[in-house]
Amino acid sequence: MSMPTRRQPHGAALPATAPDAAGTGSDAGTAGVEAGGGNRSDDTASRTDETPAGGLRFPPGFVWGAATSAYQIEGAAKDDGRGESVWDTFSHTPGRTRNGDTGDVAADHYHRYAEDLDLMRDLGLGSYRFSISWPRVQADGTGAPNQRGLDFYRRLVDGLHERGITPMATLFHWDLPQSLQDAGGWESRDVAHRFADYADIVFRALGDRVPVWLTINEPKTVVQNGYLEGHHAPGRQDPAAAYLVAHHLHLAHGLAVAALRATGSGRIGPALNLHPCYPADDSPEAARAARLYDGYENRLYLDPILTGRYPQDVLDDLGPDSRLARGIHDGDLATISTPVDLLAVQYYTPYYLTGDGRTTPRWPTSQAPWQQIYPDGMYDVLTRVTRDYGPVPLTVTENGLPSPDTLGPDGTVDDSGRITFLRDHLAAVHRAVADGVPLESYHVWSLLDNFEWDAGYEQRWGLVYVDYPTQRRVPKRSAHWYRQVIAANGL
Ligand code: IFM
Repeated sequence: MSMPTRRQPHGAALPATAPDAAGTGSDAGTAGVEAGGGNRSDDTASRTDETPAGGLRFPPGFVWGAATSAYQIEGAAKDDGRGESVWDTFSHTPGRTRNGDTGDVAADHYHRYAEDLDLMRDLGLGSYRFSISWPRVQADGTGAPNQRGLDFYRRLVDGLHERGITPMATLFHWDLPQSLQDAGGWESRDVAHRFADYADIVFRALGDRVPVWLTINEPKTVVQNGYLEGHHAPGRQDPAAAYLVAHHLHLAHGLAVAALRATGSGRIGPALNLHPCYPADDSPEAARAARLYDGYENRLYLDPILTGRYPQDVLDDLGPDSRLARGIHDGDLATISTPVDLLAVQYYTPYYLTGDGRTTPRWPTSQAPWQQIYPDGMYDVLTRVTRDYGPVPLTVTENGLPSPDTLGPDGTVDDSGRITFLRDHLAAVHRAVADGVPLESYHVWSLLDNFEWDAGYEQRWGLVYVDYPTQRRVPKRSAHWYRQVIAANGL
């Protein structure tokens, strides 16, 4: 069995499936952009008619955003009745995170959200993607909601609307209530139903103010980092459990989509990190290996949600007695494939497969050793999704890189590498849109420097520098650059 991981080195060559620009449905794509975009209420306020310096103008109504997640920025780990999550447990376990870093304080966004909202306004953001902390809403993951937790998110979304920024809320960005982990975590089918209850609470509390919902952030990362490699919470190395976990995450997604439909309003979809998987050479063995790896990296997550089937090659590879195969109940795939309104794509790195099924590196990496910098992979991912799954509206909800940014003596942060990275990836995004991909919006990961999971605070992913000892925010050079991109609707 080929088991993908995020930390392996990687390596070279041709797209597994060559993007077919002519076949990506440009009519449907353009319509999707125009119909779905432009959701900033004062859309024209931040725009200029100036021609972007590089000549790459995005379609009218294209929405520019930035993203964060609750545990990575909020801090306030014990405030207002918040319960513990698996990440509190994991980060407080000696040896699990770099320097023993935790999200106890993080960027203190829970207390400084108003200042952060002003930063977003100053950037000209049209969309802000954040996540809701399940243990703030239900300390133990079940039962009556904690109103003080919900009130925080109410204040946040109200503050976004006041500044003309559209909220995009993720229901689950990995902070499972520890009590539910103690009851079996995502290995337990019941947790998917608890998630649907939690989603229903959140929809009823915030549904009138949040037009776009994302269900589960990167289920693959939970599966691979949390259950295969064990360097994320809950720290397991159990391949059999891992793919059952994938199924229950999918089930939770489908139940949440159904719950939103029952409450009435809003659009909803999954947030999937997708990685193009290329053969490292021209051999048929490498092509086969890349195809199977693509099954584990991409189709295992796309297919059940968008086609109602698990990829047969992955099921065959896992075997008929796998816990995944045995865990699929009648009706599950119908629930999982409840139609979604959009698909959120997160792109960071490609993989290159040798004939013996190993990954091998080809491009330079960022400060994160798992991330090869390959902007064309963005184009390949976006066009591939449209080609293989139809013109489902897309949003890019994460794209970015870490760098060892420092505050200079003049009080500025020069992260020119981030500008190069974003410029090159946005050029690939622009090409995909021009070729008919129905992309509505793009979000940089991340708005702020934050707690990068097991890598702690060493990696800085933000457009805005956070001086952790003082919690002072300093927009980096990339933030000033991104502001101009937003204002010009292009680059
Ligand atoms: O920081 C993470 C985020 O939480 C999920 N996607 C990848 C980012 C960078 O590793």
